[in-house]
Amino acid sequence: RLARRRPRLVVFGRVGVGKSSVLNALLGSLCFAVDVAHGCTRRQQQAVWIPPAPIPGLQAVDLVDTPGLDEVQGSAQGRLARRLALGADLVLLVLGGDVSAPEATALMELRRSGKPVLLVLNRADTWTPAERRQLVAAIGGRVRQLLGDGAIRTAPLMIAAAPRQPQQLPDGRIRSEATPPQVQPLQEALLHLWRSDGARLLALNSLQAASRFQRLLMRCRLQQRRARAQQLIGRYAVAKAAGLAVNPVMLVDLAGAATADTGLIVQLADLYGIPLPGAGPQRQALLRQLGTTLLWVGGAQLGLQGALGLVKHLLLAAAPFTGGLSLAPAGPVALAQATLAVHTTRLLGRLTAHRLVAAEALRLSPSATMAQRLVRQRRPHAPWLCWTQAEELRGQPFARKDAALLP
Ligand SMILES: Nc1nc2c(ncn2[C@@H]2O[C@H](COP(=O)(O)OP(=O)(O)OP(=O)(O)O)[C@@H](O)[C@H]2O)c(=O)[nH]1
Ligand SMILES: [Mg+2]
Repeated sequence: RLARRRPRLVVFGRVGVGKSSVLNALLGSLCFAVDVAHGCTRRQQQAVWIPPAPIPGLQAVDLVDTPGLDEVQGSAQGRLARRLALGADLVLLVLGGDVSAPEATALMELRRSGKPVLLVLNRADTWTPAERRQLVAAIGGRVRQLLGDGAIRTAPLMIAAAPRQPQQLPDGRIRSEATPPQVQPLQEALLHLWRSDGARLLALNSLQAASRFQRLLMRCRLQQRRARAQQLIGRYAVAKAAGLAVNPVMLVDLAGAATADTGLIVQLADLYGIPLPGAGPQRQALLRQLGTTLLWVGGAQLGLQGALGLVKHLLLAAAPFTGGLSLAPAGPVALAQATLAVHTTRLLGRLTAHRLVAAEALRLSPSATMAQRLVRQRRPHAPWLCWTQAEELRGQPFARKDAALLP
């Protein structure tokens, strides 16, 4: 769609609010089936809108009709909203009155997916001017409450996609007759939006989709590497513990532990596909962070191991003078050394993996960075648009929940 310069507008709303009628009015033809009976639209359908005059960076717009929100139950409503929103560049949320619970769920879900939402209030012909004012104020308040201040700056657009007017028949009976649609505010708003921000919306949504895909890929990779990283850390822990426990020479103990720690960091980096050393400021920062981690964990470990090693050394050295009696407590000391070695190796492995994974997440998120820049640069300056930003773009590239993927 980005290549074809063809954004997709998805209409969304409760059953029977007039979603298909709105699209028909925009197209100026009866493209989508309309019925008084609820549940007329059963599956997603689409038609193409060609702009009456050329718009730079835009060929056409795909208008997508969807089944009513309340056609599906509870949590499925959120899923439906998420699925539909994924493929949309702009969502047209059609309301038939004040915001109801399913519409609130959909709005929240759309916000999570970072889609711009255009709110329209259909059936304007069925209310008096006073009722319209009341409704508009109520909807504005509810949307602000749901999405936060600044999400919407003016009222939803008021339209009547298929208005009806009462007519008196010759026999005195009253019948309602269809009159021409009144969707001019929506047509103008859309034209304005496509002209000023159409290409930007398309680019932003492509970047968001790319960023979402990269995150998924990253999580998949982390999941795959977790088991291998755990095995590696386990092997180092066992080797270090055994070495510390059986080695009688203190300095060799400490040197061995430091070598093992460095080796573990290098091997973990290889496993996570970030070979050390490497060039660039990001790699330098990572090396500094890893160095600090090694210094803290390694330093604390060396202190404790040094003390235990000294005790062990003294006990061993005293053996000829105590008739071998001092050898008895040397065993528990060696065991303590081994346990300490296992724990510190695990801790070092986990901390290192965290640093590496966060570095990889940063490296893998150019699309998120670009999308963020695009959002910051200029928000679409459409006052009637609920502007939302995807959660993954607001959060850190490496979220707290990703910690479960660490070894
Ligand atoms: N009075 C009035 N009736 C409308 C308006 N817009 C739509 N309707 C009527 O509402 C009924 C349902 O319209 P649809 O366009 O089929 O609604 P929908 O949201 O697509 O319905 P589903 O596909 O069943 O979810 C039809 O009888 C329309 O004529 C309007 O602005 N005013
Ligand atoms: Mg319909």
